[in-house]
Amino acid sequence: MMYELAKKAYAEMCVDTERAIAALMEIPVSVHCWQGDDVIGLDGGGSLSGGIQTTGNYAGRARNFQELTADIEKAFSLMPGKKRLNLHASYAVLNGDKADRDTYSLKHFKAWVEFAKRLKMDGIDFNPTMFSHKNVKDGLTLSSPDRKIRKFWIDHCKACIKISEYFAEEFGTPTVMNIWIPDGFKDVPADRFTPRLRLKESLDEILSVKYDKNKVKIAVESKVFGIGVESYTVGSNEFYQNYAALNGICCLLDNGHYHPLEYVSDKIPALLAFYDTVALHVTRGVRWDSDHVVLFEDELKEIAKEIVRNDATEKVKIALDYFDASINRLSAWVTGQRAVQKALLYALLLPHAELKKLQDDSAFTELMVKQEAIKDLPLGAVWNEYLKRQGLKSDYLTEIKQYEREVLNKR
Ligand code: RNT
Ligand code: ZN
Repeated sequence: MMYELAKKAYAEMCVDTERAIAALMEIPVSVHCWQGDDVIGLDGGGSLSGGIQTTGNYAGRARNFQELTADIEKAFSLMPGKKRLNLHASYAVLNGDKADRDTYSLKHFKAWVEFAKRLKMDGIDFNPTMFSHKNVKDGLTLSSPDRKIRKFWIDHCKACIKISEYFAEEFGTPTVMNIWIPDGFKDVPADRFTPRLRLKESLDEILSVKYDKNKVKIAVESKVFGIGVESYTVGSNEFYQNYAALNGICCLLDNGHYHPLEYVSDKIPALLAFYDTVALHVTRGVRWDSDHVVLFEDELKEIAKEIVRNDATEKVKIALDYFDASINRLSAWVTGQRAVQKALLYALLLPHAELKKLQDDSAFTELMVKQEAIKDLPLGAVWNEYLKRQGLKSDYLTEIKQYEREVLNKR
């Protein structure tokens, strides 16, 4: 009933809600495994380092593969739409094997593949883990002046390419393999240039591995600063954008990684002019790259608009990247994933052709009034219909609270 009214209201704006719902079902969101355990991982690191931080001590952090997969399964059951799993290499299932990160292989991720298949996921995305490890020497990895250290991390990335290719083959969908390193300096560097040359050389070595570019999309993620690494970051935006463009890989834009007045929504169409693939980390920075849970806010809507109105739902690889340990971790997962889906729905329900025409006709008065009027349309009714068609309700907290009582609080 509510939906029928909403459908009519949108139809008056020449927007087809049925088409929007069908399109939304097809846009995958890659959900990060690391919200479940405060980015600790399963390979023995034990604590988080590398200039990123989780804060809070909410009960029930997943401490092993069984707990983490149980939590992911519960959280995924409350998330609408197509889902992928985003894994970090530190989530290798070692089962007593003494392998270190430079020799991880397919067998260490087999259990994840089986799990993701059982949950009918769209695929798995992957990340070399170049933090929380003894071979991060003085905060440096691929740009370290120590050849042995660089070699270890180069080998790690090479191993990750093979594992990524395995994921892609198992699921028949491309795997995004995202390279992020914590390398940088707390205080004024004496040399900003050489570490970047070393990083460039390391990346060249990593990319010398033969791999199928249709199966593995390698991305590089830039950043301005991290905690304890405030003055200089080796993998800066300019560095990686040029590297990616010249070497046939892609950029990953994390919307917590820029000056607060720079917007990823504006960077997406800039990169789409040059790249077939643009990878995203959707997060919410409060005053800094704090990785708060993603909410249905203005910049998220702008990001969704740029993806939808530029026909880039296949080109832009959407992944979540935040970690909150101060609230129920499953709720954090579902809230952020639903916010992204809702923003995409919002964007799918806009009369883009008409709005673009107003811009081209320089009808800026009409454009402003129309864009404001759109904000009153009954998005909620369409959202609830979308949920209903997948057997979901707008309330997910009741079930999560029950899981908290029955499972999380007993850990
Ligand atoms: C850190 C980057 C990076 C990590 C994850 C865990 O600032 O955003 O993407 O958050 O790889
Ligand atoms: Zn990120």
